[in-house]
Amino acid sequence: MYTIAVIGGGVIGLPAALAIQKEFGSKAKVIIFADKLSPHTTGDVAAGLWTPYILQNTPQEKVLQWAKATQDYILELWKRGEAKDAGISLQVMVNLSDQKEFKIPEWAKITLGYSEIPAEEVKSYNDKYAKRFTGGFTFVSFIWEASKFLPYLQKKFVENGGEVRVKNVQNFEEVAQFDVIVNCTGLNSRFLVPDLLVRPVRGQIARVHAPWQFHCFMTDEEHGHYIIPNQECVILGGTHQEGDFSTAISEQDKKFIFDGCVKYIPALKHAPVLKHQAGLRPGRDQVRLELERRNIGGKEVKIVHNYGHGGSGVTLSIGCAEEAAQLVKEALKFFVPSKL
Ligand SMILES: Cc1cc2nc3c(=O)[nH]c(=O)nc-3n(C[C@H](O)[C@H](O)[C@H](O)COP(=O)(O)OP(=O)(O)OC[C@H]3O[C@@H](n4cnc5c(N)ncnc54)[C@H](O)[C@@H]3O)c2cc1C
Ligand SMILES: *[C@@H]1O[C@H](CO)[C@@H](O)[C@H](O)[C@H]1NC(C)=O
Ligand SMILES: CC(=O)N[C@H]1CO[C@H](CO)[C@@H](O)[C@@H]1O
Repeated sequence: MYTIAVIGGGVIGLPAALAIQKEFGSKAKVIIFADKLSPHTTGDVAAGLWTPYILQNTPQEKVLQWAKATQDYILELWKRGEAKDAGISLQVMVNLSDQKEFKIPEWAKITLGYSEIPAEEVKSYNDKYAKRFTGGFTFVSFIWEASKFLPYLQKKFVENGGEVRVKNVQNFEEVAQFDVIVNCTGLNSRFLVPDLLVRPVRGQIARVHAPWQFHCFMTDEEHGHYIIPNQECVILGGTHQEGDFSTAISEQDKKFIFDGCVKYIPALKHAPVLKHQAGLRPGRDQVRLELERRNIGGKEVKIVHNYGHGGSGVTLSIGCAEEAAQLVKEALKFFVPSKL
């Protein structure tokens, strides 16, 4: 039997652990090591919107492949009637742009439907909000709420024979006895790998009670705002602060978020706040998904890296998990499993 350690139990780690179980079945024992689980991971702060976002130079064809795989997976759960338990909702998103040359992004073509907002409608938004939008598009997409799907996936993982250990792994030596180590440690990869290319992109949001708000609204302005309904709350956002490591709630950000969102939907002013949250997106020049063979104390240790998903961890999770499982398979080629 192969023994595989997955470090990290967030939006990236849990799907990877499940994909490995699916690939190897009873031929592998998979153990997740994580010092934080839902509701304490970065994904628990996320809105859960399926949209490729803050990915910098990650190759476009990879983004499309991973995002599409995730969408297919969510669609399958949706069709099976598991939307409520898995935290899924299907919504119409409105995205307005103030870029000089507005262009609908590549990924729109893999959504469940999209259309450009006609010029006269953009003009009416501009008149209404005193803005200078140059274009925009609507698209149909899923919201996949991590605080619901993480417990849902964890249950599946354990039912499949997986084990979760709440533990901080300080160095490779601690897990070097595993046949393969899969690193899904998010921002912490900065310190663990160590990989200084990974840096925080802080995001603060507010969760409010507004059960009458049903469509998702956002802009791509530099300091833009977004309004994203979840099943039991609506998320008002948000900030993108590069290099900021603080998860403390900022009063100034609270005001920025509310003032900005209320301008678009005035009734939100009276929506009761359920909580304010701040999380650190694992920003990186590009997602790192690759196999490394590292010599530790004379032994070759195989590590599959899977981190740096920026503002799209939810969106890319399943696609990256499937590829991580293939890398684990590659790592184990010609390898004789250890006897348990
Ligand atoms: C405000 C905000 C809004 C967002 N909105 C969206 C959105 O709408 N759509 C979207 O796709 N994405 C969104 N994101 C991005 C998304 O949340 C992240 O990309 C994603 O959570 C990253 O997942 P991760 O599993 O890599 O990291 P994390 O969720 O941070 O998980 C890391 C895991 O590794 C574990 N770990 C780390 N170091 C160690 C160690 N040494 N030993 C043991 N365990 C360790 C942690 O305990 C944890 O389990 C948003 C993020 C923020 C902050
Ligand atoms: C909104 O659209 C712009 C292109 O106009 C795109 O760059 C941006 O990522 C989109 N935002 C989201 C959250 O999908
Ligand atoms: C995240 C990463 O690539 N490296 C870390 C993976 O987890 C081990 C745990 O042994 C850390 O020590 C690594 O540095």
